[in-house]
Amino acid sequence: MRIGIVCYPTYGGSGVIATELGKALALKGHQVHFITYRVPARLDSFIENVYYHEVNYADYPLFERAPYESALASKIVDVALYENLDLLHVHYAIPHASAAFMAREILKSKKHYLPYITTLHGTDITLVGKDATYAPVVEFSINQSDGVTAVSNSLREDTYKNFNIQKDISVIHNFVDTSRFKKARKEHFKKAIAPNDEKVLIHTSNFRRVKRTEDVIRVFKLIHDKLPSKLLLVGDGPERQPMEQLCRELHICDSVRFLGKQEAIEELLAVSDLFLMPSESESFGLAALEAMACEVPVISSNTGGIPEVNIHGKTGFMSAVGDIKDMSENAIQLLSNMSLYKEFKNNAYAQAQRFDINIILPEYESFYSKVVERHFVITK
Ligand code: GMT
Repeated sequence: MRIGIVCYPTYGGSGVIATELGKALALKGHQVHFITYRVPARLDSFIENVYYHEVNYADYPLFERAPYESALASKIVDVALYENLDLLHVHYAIPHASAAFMAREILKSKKHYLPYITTLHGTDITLVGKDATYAPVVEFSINQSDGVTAVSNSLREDTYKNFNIQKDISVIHNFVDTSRFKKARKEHFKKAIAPNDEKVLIHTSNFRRVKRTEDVIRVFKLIHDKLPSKLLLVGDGPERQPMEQLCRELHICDSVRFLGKQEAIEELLAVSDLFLMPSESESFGLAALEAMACEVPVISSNTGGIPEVNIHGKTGFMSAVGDIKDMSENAIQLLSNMSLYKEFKNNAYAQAQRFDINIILPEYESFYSKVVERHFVITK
């Protein structure tokens, strides 16, 4: 199949899933065309069958903000016609689904039929998408999609709750490449981070408010008061600066490392003992899954799709959003009981294997075939 993929090329989970999916599809012989404004972060090496088409949006004196959505739709039309695409798969509804709709209608006028699939990832539904600023466009372009998927049962339910959706939404869970995300011995690295064998806690995110990074710091402070420990903070975003300030106020700067955006997250996970995810809302929690694949148990909130990934009392513990006392007590319990910790670590690994890319990829492929066949019948 010749597949166009539209996504955010940044470090966010939706971009990661879109890029890893495209790479895996290409390895299976599909021709994959990424259409984005920058090379996706995880598209870091040459792969046969993968093509990249940059969306240039012209800076014109009249524009205070260049109309990206129009530029994207135009680029989709161009790529679809000249690469003869069979299918377009857009990740994150805003503004990708409406650009896809516009492109499909333009292509129809040129007698080229291009079905589009929208994959809902989270904040496009639970946060920004349901805001009146975008809601009518999001609802319309989801309903117009030729196929819709959500990354968890919870997100599927939220979508039906927040919008008037007439379409079937299929759940295809997020996945992890377990050949890349796995436990590796990095003794030198571990020594540098925790020279006195301190416990290593880790949080990775884009430091937006929805991630509740303040809870990460406060949970860590409570753990640190009881156990020698270090905290690794990976990623960057609007909350980073206030969090640095908070660490100063709590006098824990010596034990907290802000590492910024990192490529090789698996190497950091390999030296970590516990992953912290206290999010306000989380449609799935891909970062937690990646940690679990590296045998790192998870201390998280119990919001959204997290319970579909982190099993309370088995692969980690969940607490109500904002309950930092409970989160820290759970972490201390786990880190102080080595036989319990070992059990959780093994369970986390086993649970992550259920979401291996080789299990989830065929679900996408069969969904693609269904959509293309149905579209073919309708347009014949
Ligand atoms: O989590 C983020 O802030 C990034 C965001 C995105 O769309 O790039 O992630 C969402 O999609 C991921 C991949 O499907 C999910 O694993 C995350 O749970 C989801 N984030 C939220 O719902 C907050």
